[in-house]
Amino acid sequence: FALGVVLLVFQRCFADEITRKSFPDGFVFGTASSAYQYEGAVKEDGRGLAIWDKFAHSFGKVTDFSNADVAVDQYHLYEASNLFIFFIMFFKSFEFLFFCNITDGSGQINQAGVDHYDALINSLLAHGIEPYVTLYHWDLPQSLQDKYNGWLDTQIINDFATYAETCFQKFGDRVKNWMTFNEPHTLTVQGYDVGLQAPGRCSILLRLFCRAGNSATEPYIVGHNVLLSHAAAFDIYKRKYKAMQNGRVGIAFDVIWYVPGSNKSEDIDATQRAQDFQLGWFLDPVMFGDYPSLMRTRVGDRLPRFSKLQSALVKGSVDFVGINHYTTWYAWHNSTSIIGVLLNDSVADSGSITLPWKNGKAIGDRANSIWLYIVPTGFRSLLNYVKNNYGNPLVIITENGMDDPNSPFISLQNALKDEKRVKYHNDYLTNLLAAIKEDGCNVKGYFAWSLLDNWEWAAGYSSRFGLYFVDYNDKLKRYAKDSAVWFKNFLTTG
Ligand code: PSG
Repeated sequence: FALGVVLLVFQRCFADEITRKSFPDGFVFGTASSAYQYEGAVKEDGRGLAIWDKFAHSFGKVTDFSNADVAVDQYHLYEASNLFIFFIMFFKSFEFLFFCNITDGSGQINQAGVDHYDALINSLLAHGIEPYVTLYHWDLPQSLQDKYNGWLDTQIINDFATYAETCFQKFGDRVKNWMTFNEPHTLTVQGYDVGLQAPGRCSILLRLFCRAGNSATEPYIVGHNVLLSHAAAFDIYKRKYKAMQNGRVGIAFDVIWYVPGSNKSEDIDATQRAQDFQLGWFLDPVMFGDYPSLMRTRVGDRLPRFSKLQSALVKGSVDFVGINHYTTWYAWHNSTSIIGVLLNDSVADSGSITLPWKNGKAIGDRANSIWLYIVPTGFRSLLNYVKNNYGNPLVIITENGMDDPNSPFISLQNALKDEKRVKYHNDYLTNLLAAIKEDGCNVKGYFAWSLLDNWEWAAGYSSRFGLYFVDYNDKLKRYAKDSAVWFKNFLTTG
């Protein structure tokens, strides 16, 4: 009996204790960041303007009226941040290349930008940190937007392929892990359907918010061109660089896990549709060579078609699937026509309504972002969904994390006490581990969003996602939050 009690107490105290050692050998841990949200230095070294520069400087687009002209000044301070990663965290890192730093899109290469990333990559490697590089994290050169409407025109496919090849050529001797795009779905829907992100195009709600755009057609055109650009880059790497450089190319998708709002069959069907209009829209073509049939049925001719050749190029165009996951929502069948009339967009096309609460009750504890509710078990379900529906592909979790508000009333000391973030990562990692060990999901890496607090797009500096606190009032000094300390222990003990 005494032994039983001891065991019980032991279990109580340690059952939830997971460490790096609990994960399979070779599993990669890191932190995620992005050039636009970190770098600043927008007027230095010949950097061109990005569509986000114009957007952020347009009145009323960013909630705290801020911009990313300085951000967390990673352009100058990266060496310090790399040291944190190495000495304090033992993390591998996940850095991003900046389209406008490297090229203006016309094939003209900006040598100062190349030099910067050379130095950054060398610094990472010198500290034993393996760079995972995303080619496009939403920072399209404004010049290409002005010239031919950016992602709306098929010309972008060649320009993106040229840019990607430039990066393979210049950095591929040292960078072995590439992602072509970060979140095609977010950039498509936020940029061209609801207009809340650059370039801010939409036609919803009687064109109240956007000057130009067509939410019924443009998201599908943009998504299509993004997929073709991705496939072109993948193909170039496979044909010309892979044998020599021995790296791999993937793409990172944003995926909310959706659960039915009731057990009615119409809501269960609507949940599948919501997922098809999110992950399926992009992962189906990459895995199977075409859009989900449900999408074709509902969107009809507004959804572009792949030619035989294009379909063959897109199909199988990944060495790994990146998943950015933060939250779980409910989904219901949309039985009214009001949404269709008011929106007439891809959201209406899906025929489902998705929300993080039902009957006035939230699905989980909320972080700071209005969309981010904490539901760790949803992570495991999502990973099983990917395994079961897409043939258990190699998956890397390219982002996972939560934010706190940037409050002027919290002392620095208290801002560093982020138990909620510690619990978030602990619980999400616990579910990830179960998905791997108990369910056989083929996941090989996990990157926390984010290393530092940074500029959270339309939410500006009002949201803090970092394991490190950035003091915006005092020279952007960085301080380890409790979550950074927790991660260090997670990675080094056992
Ligand atoms: C991802 C997922 C959702 C909203 C926004 C993102 N969602 O589930 O509703 S954006 C993503 C992005 C990165 C952001 C980070 C936090 O790649 O740049 O800073 O997540 O919003």
